[in-house]
Amino acid sequence: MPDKIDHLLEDVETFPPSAEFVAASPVPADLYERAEADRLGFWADQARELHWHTPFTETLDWSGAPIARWFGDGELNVAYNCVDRHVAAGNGDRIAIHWEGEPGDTRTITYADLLGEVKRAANMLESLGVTAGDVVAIYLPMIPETVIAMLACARIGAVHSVIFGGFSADSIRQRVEDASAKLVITSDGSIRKGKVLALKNTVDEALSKGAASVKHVLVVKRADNEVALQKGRDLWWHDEIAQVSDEHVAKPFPSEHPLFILYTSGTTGKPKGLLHTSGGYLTQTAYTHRVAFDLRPEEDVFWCSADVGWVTGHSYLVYGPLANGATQVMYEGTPDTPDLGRWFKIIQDYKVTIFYTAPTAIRSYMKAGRQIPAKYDLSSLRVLGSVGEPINPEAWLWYREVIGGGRTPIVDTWWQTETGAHMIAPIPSQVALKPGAAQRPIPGIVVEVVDDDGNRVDPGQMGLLTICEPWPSMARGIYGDPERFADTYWSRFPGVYFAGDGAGVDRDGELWLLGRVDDVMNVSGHRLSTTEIESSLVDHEFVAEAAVVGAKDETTGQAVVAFVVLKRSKSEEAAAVDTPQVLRRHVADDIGAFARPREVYLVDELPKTRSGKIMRRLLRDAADGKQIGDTATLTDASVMATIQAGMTSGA
Ligand code: 6R9
Repeated sequence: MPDKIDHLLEDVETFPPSAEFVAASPVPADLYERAEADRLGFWADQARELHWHTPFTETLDWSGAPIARWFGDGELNVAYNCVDRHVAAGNGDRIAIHWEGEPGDTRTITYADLLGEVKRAANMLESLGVTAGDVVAIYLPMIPETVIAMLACARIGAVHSVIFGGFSADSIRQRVEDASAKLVITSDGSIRKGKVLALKNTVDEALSKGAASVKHVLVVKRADNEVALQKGRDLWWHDEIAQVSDEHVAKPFPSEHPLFILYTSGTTGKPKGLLHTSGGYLTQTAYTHRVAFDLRPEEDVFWCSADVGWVTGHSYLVYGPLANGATQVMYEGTPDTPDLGRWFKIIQDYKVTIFYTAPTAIRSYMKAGRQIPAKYDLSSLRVLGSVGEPINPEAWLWYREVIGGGRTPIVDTWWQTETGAHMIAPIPSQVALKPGAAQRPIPGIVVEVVDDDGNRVDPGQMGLLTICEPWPSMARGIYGDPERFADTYWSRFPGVYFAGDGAGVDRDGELWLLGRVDDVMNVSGHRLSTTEIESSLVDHEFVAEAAVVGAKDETTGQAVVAFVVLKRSKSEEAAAVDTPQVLRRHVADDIGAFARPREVYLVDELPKTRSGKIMRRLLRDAADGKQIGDTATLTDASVMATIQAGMTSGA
C-alpha cells in the first residue's frame, strides 16, 4: 500500500445535494453539531427513539473496557421494537417485506402479518425447549422464515448464529460446536440459478461429525426437495408452527442481553464469533439506517441486496429497516437469473427508492454494459448506497449516472462485523459527496487516521484507521474468547480500536478507505482469511506447504490466489490428475464455494525470509503481474524468478 496518496491533495469533483433533496430530507440539519456538543447525550437521544420497557438512566459504562455497556440499566425487547410497536402505532397494514423468490413466486408481508408469524415462531421455539441465552444456529436461504426465525429468537432472548448458506458442512459444525447451539433451523433446499442446493443434507453431514449440543433440527419447506428426517431430532417447521398459540407476550430483556453471534474471518485460521447485544446495537442500526439513507419510512421502499448470512444482512435487512418500520424488498436468488436484468426488474416492479449493494456488483454491471439497466424504469430510485469494500471513483460515477439517472446521491458506508453498524458515511442531505470516499464519521463516532506510532497523519498521507471512542453497536467481544478480542483490536494502540484498514485523509480532512492492511482478503465484499485457506490447502494429502494472497481483481476487488508446494511422496498421484483443479475444489468443499481460489500455482519452493517467514508481499506482486519488489531478505533470490517463470508458462 502506498504511504502517500497524491490524489488526496488534488481537486476532485464533488456532488452537493440538490436544494429539493435538502428541503425534503427528514434528517435534522443540526445532527453533526448536536453530536459534537454532547456525544453521549446525542446517543441517548437516538436510543430513546426505541421503545424501552424500562427506560435507562445510564448511557455508557466503559469501566470494563474494551467491553462496553450501553444504556445498561434499561430493558427492551428487540423484536417488540422491530414489529409490535409498529402495529401498536397503527401501521399494521404497512408492508414490511416484499419477498420475491428466484422462480418468480412472491409473498407480501405486512407488519401485522409479521407480528403473527414472529409470535407463533417464538412459541414454537419455546415449545422445543429453547430459552433465553440458548444459541440457535440458522442455516437458511433468503426466505421470510429466516427473518422470522431471527426475530423469534430475539423475542425470547435466544441468541441467533446465522451461518451463510454457502458454507460447507465442516464450517457449520465448527460454528455450531463453538457456540454449543441447541437448535439448528434449516430448509429442505435453497434455490440458486434454478437449481436446488440441499441445505438439509449439508446440516446432516455437519451433525454426523459432532455438534452433540444440538437437540433438534427444524426444517422449513422451500424447495420441495426430498429430505430424510431423523426421528426424534428433525421436525418440519410447518408442522410445529401449526400446533402453537397465536399469542405471545414480548418480555423485556436487559439492554446488554446478547442478541446474536456472527462469525467472521480474521488473521488466524479460526473464524471469530463476534457477539452483539441488544439496546446499543439496535440504536445504532436504526439511527444509521435513517440518517445515511435519508429514510422516510412511510414512503420509501428500501432494498439491501446483501445476504442475511453476513453482517450487512443482519443490520440493514433485518434490524435497522424493521426497527424503523420501513418497507423493504427481499430477494431470494442470484442477479443473473433468468438474465442480468433481474435486479433492475425488481427495482422497477417494486418502485425501490433506496438501493444498497456492493461495489463488486456495480463493477460486474459496468462490464456487462449500460444497455442492461437502460431497459428498465429506475426513476423511483432516490438514494444509492455502497458497502463491503472500497468503491473506486469510476464505479461510483457509473452507479450515480447509469443506475441513479445522474440524480441520486451515492452513500459509501464503511463499517465491519465488529462495528455492528455504519461508522463512516456521508449524510447525503448535508455533505457534498466525493466519488470514491466514505468521507466522514457519522455523527456520534470519533475516528483518527494514525501512523505506526499512533500519531495523526497529515493530509495526503496514508495511515491506519482507528476509532477513538466507544460506540453503541460495537461488538461485546469474541464469543468464548475475551482475550482474543482485546488482543486483536485493542492492543496495537492501547485504549483505541484498530480496525485493520488503511485510510488516507484528503486536504479537506475527509477520509478515504484503502482496504485491509492485514492478512484478511476481501473478495466480492466477503471477508476471507489467508490463513484459513492455507490451512485448508495444507489439509489436502498432496500439499506440503501453501501460501495464499489476495490478488487484484477488476470485478471482485480481490481474488484468492494460492501458491502450493506438493509433497514429494505424492508427486506421481498429483501428476495423474489436474491438481490445481482438485485443490480449488477441495477449498470449496472445505470452506464454501465463495472461498475457491481463482488460481492455484504449483511451485517448487515458497519465498521465505531467513527467519522462515513466507514473503506474501512478493507473491502478491507476482499474482498481480507486477515487477517483484525487494527480494534482499530472501534466503534464495532465485525462488521468485522460478515462480514467475512457472506462472507465465501456465503451471
Ligand atoms: C460491512 C462489512 C469489513 C471490511 C472492512 C473493510 C471492508 C467494508 C467498506 C470497506 C472500504 C467501504 N469494507 N465497507 N472498505 N469502503 N465502504 O462489509 O463487514 O464483512 O465484516 O467486512 O470490509 O476492509 O474492514 P465485514
